[in-house]
Amino acid sequence: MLSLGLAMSGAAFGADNLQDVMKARGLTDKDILAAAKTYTPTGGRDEFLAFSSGGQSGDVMVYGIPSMRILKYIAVFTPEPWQGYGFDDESKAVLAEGRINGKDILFGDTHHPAISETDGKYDGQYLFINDKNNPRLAVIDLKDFETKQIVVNPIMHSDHGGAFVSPNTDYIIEASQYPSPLDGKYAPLSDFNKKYRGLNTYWKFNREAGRIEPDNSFSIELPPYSQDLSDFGKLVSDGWSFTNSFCSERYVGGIESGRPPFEAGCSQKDTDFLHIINWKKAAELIAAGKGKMINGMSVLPLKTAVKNGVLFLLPEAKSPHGVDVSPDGKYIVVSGKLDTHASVYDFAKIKALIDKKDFAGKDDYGVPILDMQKSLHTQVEVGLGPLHSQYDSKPCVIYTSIYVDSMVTKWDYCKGKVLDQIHIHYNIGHLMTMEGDSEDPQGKYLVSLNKLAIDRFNPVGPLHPQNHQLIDISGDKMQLLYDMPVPLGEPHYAVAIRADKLKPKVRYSLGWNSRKDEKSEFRTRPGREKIVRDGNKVDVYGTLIRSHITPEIIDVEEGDTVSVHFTNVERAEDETHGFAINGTSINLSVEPGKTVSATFTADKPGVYPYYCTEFCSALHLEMEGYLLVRPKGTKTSTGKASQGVKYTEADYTKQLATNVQTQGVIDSVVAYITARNFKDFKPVVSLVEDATDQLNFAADAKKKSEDFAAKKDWQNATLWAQQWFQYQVKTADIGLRAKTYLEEHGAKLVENK
Ligand code: CUK
Ligand code: CUA
Repeated sequence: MLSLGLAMSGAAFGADNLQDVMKARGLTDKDILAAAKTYTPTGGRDEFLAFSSGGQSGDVMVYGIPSMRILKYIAVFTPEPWQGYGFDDESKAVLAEGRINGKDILFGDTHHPAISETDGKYDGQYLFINDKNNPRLAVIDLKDFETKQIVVNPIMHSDHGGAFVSPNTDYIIEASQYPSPLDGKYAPLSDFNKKYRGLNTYWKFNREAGRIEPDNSFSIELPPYSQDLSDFGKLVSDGWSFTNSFCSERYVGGIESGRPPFEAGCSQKDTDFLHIINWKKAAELIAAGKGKMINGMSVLPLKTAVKNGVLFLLPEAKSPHGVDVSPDGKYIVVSGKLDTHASVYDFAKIKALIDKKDFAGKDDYGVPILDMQKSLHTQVEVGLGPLHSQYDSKPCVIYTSIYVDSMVTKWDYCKGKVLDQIHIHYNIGHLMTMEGDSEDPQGKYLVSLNKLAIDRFNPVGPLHPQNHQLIDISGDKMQLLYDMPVPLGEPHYAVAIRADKLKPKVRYSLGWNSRKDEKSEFRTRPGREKIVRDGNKVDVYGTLIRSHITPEIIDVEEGDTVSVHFTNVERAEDETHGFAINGTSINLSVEPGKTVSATFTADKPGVYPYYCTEFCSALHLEMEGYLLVRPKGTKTSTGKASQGVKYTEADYTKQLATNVQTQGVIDSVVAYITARNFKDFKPVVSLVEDATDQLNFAADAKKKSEDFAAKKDWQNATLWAQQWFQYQVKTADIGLRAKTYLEEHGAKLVENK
């Protein structure tokens, strides 16, 4: 196996016979089949898109399935320069929402992404993800794949069991992990049982606004167990949520002072507690004023929760990890990390015990405990160290990740029997099936999110990538198809959605503040660019379009506070411009239609070039300008700027001839396109729109050139003729792209009317 890479010889590439290539690269029939199931020809699309947490990178990774091609990293809790995230004023405002105690927190440990649901099915509108280290939750809008909001939990000190959405996304769960005092004050560990608490927060989501409403959110105080993962009930179990826990021993370590460590003390008992929460009742109690405000968060006290039948406990096998509600909402599957079994609880049994008040006892906080045996449907031996489970489209079929044994177990949770097992490489954490945690799993593929890669890839030093393995689950036997290195943080969980449910936009409406989702107060139309000075504050209202930044010269005085606001006035798909200024930490990503700002102090006199950082057109390198910072008290220079070459009438005539010739090329392309049914091809229609824009600019430059020529100002006449030519080149480029598209997609000739 390991020699596979080395066996590849130059001969493989010369060969065009499949057998020869297989031989040269040492490939088996099985490999070829796997390749055929994942290979996506150029221009091809994937059936599913996966959103994976980026772990310590504080972001979200987006990739296609089955090709496993990475499409994007969405910056969430951590600055990311390509997207200008944390480098422009608009996104800095989003990151600032995530400040804690006035401090910037530029690291996030992203864990569990969740896609918004309507009636328990993925709807493709929003994505949520939590930060375990600093309990925060982020909202990403899938219309533009941008982070819109970060909310900080004001009373938690770590979270793990989020983000999970209710079947209609009215609430998002965030469950704390390590107990701590809710008021954020100091309390000695000797007060652990009395003053430390666990917590579940139910964040209220306003779908129309696309934002979480902290004021309408609430929390439930829980005993100081280490609450772990959560899941919402669905259908028959709708209105309930489930959160498991470990260390219900409430043990506190202290290895440095000779106490047995946390890991020993936290696994003394044979069982921990699954928390069963009637969240709809909790929401009613909060609405009825039964909550207590702590640090601005409305909290349902533990006593009130117990008294009103909101909270129940159910023993679960030692140190559990995942809790996963079945698509029909009838079963709750829990795996104990230190047990070889997965436990299937029957919600109907649980509900009956609660209704009859048939309890096996109470914990130290008075929370009723249900009887484990009376609640179980079945227990199945699935392997050593079961962690997480995901569902198949086939009824009763579930997949569980087995950490210690490094495998995936496929089993039947209705009949309680193992169906198949496959070894993975190595140490699987979460696993993901397509829409596999919704009411409508799509089957087909499973991705194993492995913690270690060890020997799977070319070595790149002691820090290895993670390994996501794609597995075909369409047949009876699972089949490994693909290894994808993840050179980023450690992805915990991922969710995958049918790609056709996503409807991202191609451009923003002109002058858009994408982080606030409203028209930017700084939007600027072409021709209306201006520099406004107010005392020592300078605002630059500029535009970006192939291939110039307007203004091209920004002249300020030492000590000025400068804000640049750029609007990308392109309408063309994928014509993003960047903007970076030497000597600053500014890089903007300005997608078509967007308005982005950056503010800085011009603290040192000097000359600072700025330029577009996206290779946007043939004259991209000329998409440039100068920031001039004059020494304090000096005036703007009135001298003439360098004119470059001195032009004569002959130069003008020569350029004119070139332009006329170029126009001929454009005309022939236009004739080709308009003679065909181009309107039937949406991408071509937008290319034609874009080309028309460029032709209008060309006409404008042509007019300027001709006006100067009439005045015999050959210098300006030639320069504008050259600008006219630039627009022609862009038009031709776009036109040829449209023509190629039509050729490749079999456009037909239409009758000329
Ligand atoms: S988790 Cu289980 S393997 Cu959901 Cu933090 Cu990482
Ligand atoms: Cu715009 Cu390069």
